[in-house]
Amino acid sequence: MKSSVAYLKYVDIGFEPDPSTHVIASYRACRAPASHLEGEAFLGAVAAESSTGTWIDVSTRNARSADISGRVFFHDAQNEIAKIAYPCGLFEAGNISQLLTVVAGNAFGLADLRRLKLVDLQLPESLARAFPGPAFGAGGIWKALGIGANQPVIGAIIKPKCGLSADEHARVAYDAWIGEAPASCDGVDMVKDDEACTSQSAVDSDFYRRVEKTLAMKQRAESLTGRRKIYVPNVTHSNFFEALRRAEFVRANGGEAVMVDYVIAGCSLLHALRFADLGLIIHGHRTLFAALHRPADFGIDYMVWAKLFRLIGGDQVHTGTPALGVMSANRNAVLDVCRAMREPEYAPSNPAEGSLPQPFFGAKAVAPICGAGLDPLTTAPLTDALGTQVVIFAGGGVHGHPHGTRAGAAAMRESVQAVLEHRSLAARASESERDYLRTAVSFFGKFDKQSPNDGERQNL
Ligand code: CAP
Ligand code: MG
Repeated sequence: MKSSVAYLKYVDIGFEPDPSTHVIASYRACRAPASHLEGEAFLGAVAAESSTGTWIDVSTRNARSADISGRVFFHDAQNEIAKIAYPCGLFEAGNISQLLTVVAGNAFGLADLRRLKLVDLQLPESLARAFPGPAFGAGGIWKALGIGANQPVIGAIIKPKCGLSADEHARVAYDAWIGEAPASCDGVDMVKDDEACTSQSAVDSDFYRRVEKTLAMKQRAESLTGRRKIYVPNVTHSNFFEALRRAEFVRANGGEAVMVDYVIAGCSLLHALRFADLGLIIHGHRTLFAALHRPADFGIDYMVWAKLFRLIGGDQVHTGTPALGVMSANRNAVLDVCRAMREPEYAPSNPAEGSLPQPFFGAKAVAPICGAGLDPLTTAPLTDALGTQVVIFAGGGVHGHPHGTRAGAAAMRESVQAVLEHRSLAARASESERDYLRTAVSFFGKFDKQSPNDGERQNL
């Protein structure tokens, strides 16, 4: 039986940490029923294991290690919320891996815990400024597309996720960009690879060939429509050198953006791409997040990932979609994340649930991306919830249109126009001579868009 004594040294309820010299982490935590640890020793175990301690007092402990030890300073047992202050001296400024190892590392494996979720993080200026922040930010993206700051950016995800040849991929992207009537109502602004699409030579989709062909089609779409278009190739690779090589290839071929699956590849790859400073918009996909987090008892709330994405320096990031679509998340949780991406300083919406403030010390705002099950009919409720400064990505909602990709892309464009004109899409469709719009309204209207899991805060 482990002694509570060693762990209780890391508990100091009522201590008031200076947010300029500490990283503050809030957790949803409770002790395992079979644990013999007394009182808040199970929280002390988290602070110890995350900073300088272990399960037993050690003779080698010195004053310096004591100075940089984590301290549990707040515990609301009823709501299972605990807060731990980690002194800045514990961290290597600019090293995102080490920061995560501290706040979301070994402690999650402690058998004395029944639940441990990292709910939120607050970094002091000294550590926040050690990262570059977004090169473009939301403003830079809208500027690169040459569109008004108050209108949504429309994106299409190439579907099927994998299996199209480089030529077919480029062709589908072209159709999504030009839409049904290029001169008057063209298609989407951005086309991205899907998160699983990297370089599948077996289906003739070598990354380099795909990028070359798709960027060439992008130029054709820009010439035909007279509008700026962006292609977002997925450069995710476990070999950072190859990921960077792919990003450099995108830049050398006139590309403006890259996507990185930054949860699965790690914030380290995001950091490496940002550090390379290639002048490319960085799009963050969050695949793997759900696998790590949706189990209700252990995980890292998405607010943490999103704050780190902005501080490190991505430009647009999947934030989850509020109570809409097929991977919908709790509305308030998504709204909070969008506020943290957009505002100069994030003020917690619900401190009682562990939400923490975060000044961004001048880091540019990041564009929220919504996706997963969106179509022309979800644009209005989505923009009602999040406003129009949002990037809307649709895969099935474009390529699933009965008349094909061009019609689906144009219907997405029309759905944004309807929002900007404060009219319903149905009203627009009823007056339009374009059959694809009426078809979109009737066809996508058959699918239930209400999320089955509203209210589940944990799932974001
Ligand atoms: C959406 C998507 C995106 C999701 C990720 C998919 O496709 O391409 O990866 O948007 O979810 O693979 O599911 P559909 P989130 O439009 O066809 O659903 O945006 O919540 O991170
Ligand atoms: Mg996808």
